[in-house]
Amino acid sequence: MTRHGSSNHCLRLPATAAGLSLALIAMAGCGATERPAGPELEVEDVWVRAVAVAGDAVAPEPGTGHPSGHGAGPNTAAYLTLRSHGGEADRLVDAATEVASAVELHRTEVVDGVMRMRQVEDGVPIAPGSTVELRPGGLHIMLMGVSRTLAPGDRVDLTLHFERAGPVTAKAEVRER
Ligand SMILES: [Cu+2]
Repeated sequence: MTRHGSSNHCLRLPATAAGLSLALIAMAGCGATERPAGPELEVEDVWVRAVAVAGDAVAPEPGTGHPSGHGAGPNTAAYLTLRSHGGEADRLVDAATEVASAVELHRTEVVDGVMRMRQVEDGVPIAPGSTVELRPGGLHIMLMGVSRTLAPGDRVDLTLHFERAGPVTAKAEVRER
């Protein structure tokens, strides 16, 4: 019986910014004990809340140029978990996605009994070894002016910009909640 290559099904990739995003994808099917030595920072459980864009019920015909007559799209939010495995502190400073015209880091707070959102001006700090959750009711990535309907099960590229790790592109799954 011949065994081809390593029995380890996990890819081992460098911890460069580009390598990190690949490593995140490669690690999806790996057991918890088979973590590559590289990434100090993992981005997990990335999802975007589903949103409907008016006038998007009919798919545009190819070649028609799809005149967009419905102005600025609605807002939605992206959520995820950042897991640091030690090393140095990092900071989520910005994010971007093709499906939104603007993206901001926000925090939901209750002030005098009223729930409101504030932009997080200094980014989201990630202490070495810590886990930071962006979740409904707390920190989130606000997607403004969404250009197309995001239906449950869709996948959206979300690029996260870290002060130290650089840009990391994650596949966000669209969910209702
Ligand atoms: Cu917000």
